[in-house]
Amino acid sequence: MPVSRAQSSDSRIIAHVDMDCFYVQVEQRKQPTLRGQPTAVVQYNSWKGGGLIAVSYEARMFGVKRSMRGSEAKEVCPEIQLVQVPVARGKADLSVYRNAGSEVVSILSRKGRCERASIDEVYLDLTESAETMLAELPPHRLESINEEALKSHVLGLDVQDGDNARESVRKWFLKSDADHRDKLLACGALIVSELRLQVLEETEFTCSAGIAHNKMLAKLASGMNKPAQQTVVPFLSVNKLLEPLPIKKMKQLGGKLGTSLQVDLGVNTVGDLLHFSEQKLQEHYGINTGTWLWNAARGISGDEVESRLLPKSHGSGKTFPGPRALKTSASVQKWLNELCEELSERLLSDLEQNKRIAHTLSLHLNDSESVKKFPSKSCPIRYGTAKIQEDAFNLFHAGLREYVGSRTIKTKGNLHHGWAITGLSISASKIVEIPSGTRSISKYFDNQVKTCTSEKQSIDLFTQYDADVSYSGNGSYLRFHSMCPQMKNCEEDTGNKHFMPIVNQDKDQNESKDESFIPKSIDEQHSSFSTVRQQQDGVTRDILSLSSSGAELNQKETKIDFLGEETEHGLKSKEQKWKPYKEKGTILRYFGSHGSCSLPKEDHDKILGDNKASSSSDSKVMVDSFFEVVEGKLPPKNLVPRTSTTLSGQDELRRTAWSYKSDEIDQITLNELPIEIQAEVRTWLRPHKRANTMKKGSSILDYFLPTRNS
Ligand code: TTP
Repeated sequence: MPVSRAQSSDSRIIAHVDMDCFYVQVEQRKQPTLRGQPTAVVQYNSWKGGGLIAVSYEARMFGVKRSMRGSEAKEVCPEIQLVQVPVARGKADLSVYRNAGSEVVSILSRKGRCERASIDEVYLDLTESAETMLAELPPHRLESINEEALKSHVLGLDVQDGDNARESVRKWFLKSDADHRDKLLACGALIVSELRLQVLEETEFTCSAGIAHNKMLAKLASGMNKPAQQTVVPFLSVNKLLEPLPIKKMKQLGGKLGTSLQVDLGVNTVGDLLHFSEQKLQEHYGINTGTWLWNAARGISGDEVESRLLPKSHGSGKTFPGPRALKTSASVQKWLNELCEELSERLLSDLEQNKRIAHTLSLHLNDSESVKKFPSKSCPIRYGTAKIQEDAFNLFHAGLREYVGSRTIKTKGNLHHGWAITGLSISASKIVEIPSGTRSISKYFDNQVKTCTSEKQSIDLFTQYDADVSYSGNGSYLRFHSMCPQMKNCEEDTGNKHFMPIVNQDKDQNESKDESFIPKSIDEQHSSFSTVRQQQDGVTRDILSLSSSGAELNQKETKIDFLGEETEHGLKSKEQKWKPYKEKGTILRYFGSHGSCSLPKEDHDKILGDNKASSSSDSKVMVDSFFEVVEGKLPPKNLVPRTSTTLSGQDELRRTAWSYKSDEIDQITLNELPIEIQAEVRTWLRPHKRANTMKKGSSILDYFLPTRNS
């Protein structure tokens, strides 16, 4: 349901830019001989020449439509050029179009906040640029208005037949006594016309645009005059634009809500909606949606342009129409593997290029032969093709179990039980930037420990999964259990059963908070997940943890004592003991102690003295010092229990810093680290080799650790 947001200002200048017949333009750039010709891009399959997904404006003049098959298009336009979408892994490969979209985004983002809304659509907030232009060189002081701007369609401008439309538009731009909002819009329109020209020059693509005071109006306007034109919506023309508009054409009203307005309230146009009071709409649709509807009918929308140049999610899907529907588990797995491979590659390239990680893996299925909807499922994402494939297949089974209910599911062989998959897609969402700089590890583990302060808190965090995203909140959920003492406790209680948490995607966010997760067994050997069953409010919850292959973590509160010595609470147990040097354990063991033993800022400052000339972060200092141990510069010491009461002064600090021995870190175990910090740790370990060749005295610690030579 749409949610009403307060309108920040009715003087914002927002543009929506939409590429014209985008895939066709991309193909025409590849093959310039296609320019000016009726052309369509088809997603090829043998049935009637495949489906058209993009149609050039020349072909549209012959009556060719996107809903047609290739053979139908040939019938209405024999000279049409059909270009096939590139194929990889047996399915459409859209990377060439995605990359072309990115080229455009990089140009459009030069003038203001830019939100990439789809493969070929962008919102721009040009308020600041327009205000600057108005203050420094307003349109009425310009000597000339560029031709592209003069071709603008200004809604509400009275252009009679026979009038020179361009002349009317020029007058509108140059009107010195215009309303302030219109002056800003004129500036916005000039800026957009220049941006569109730059896009054409640099990419050879044309685009159309809408310029208005909010996103909703800009989007409506961009499609009004295509191709290669722009439409401006002055404040006083909003009602004229909206009133005749079919209700289903409004954003967010194309589905059930729009249908309900038609059926239940007899609302067919936006103008019809104006007859309903806000209170009446709230009675029907709740306070938020009611207010949103009331505002939408008046062209009021507070949606902000989000700063986002990169896609919000990655998805890979394929349809299997008619006889090609998938009816066996094996065939679903085969295609899932293909889709997951592509998804995994895109996730890795996003990580490398943009330093972003995704948190949620979701599977969506269609069974068009049935009226029953196949439930979509999601779970936390694990990076690596094999893991994504495994998790996706588990999601499929979770969905299938729900879908077929109590009926027996055959997972092998050719039999199926009343299902036929006609659409399969896998997506990765909740993508966030990873923190940069060497402080990320310390931040990461500090957060784990803070996060794990109580069992209740852990559960709360988990149940919030899917409800909000932040790096330090749910974002790190997947990993934090590996560092969380309570989790180990509970894991043992349940006999170390491995489950996978699966969230029903069909639930809305609030529902999913309260929803128990559907446990799904996975092969222990191949999974790094483990689930903890916890009883809370009478509800058993399965809680995910990253199995830390042998790492034994302290069970008590936030204090983690890796030596198994007495804690503040005087407890000593087998579980608390960590045998650091006897066996090669998980890297989480090494870095895990950081969370509990991280040095307070003042302590690090003491180590560095007043000469904190280096840019080393706290955690970098610790790593530097454990390299020193390996180099033999510092006397190796056993790990020292660190409690808040026992540790004080430089000696203690140094001992804590020596707690890590890099040569004991099995490089393979680095893979167990959260993906976002693997690269950083590897970088730390690399200089260590170079450090071996350094002479004594060349490390910063030689200067700041006076007891080094003792
Ligand atoms: P659109 O912006 O919807 O359409 P378009 O750019 O082809 O044409 P227009 O000038 O009318 O905006 O879609 C952008 C691209 O997305 C389109 O070129 C092809 C692809 N696409 C699909 O693959 N399948 C679809 O169902 C739609 C609607 C688009």
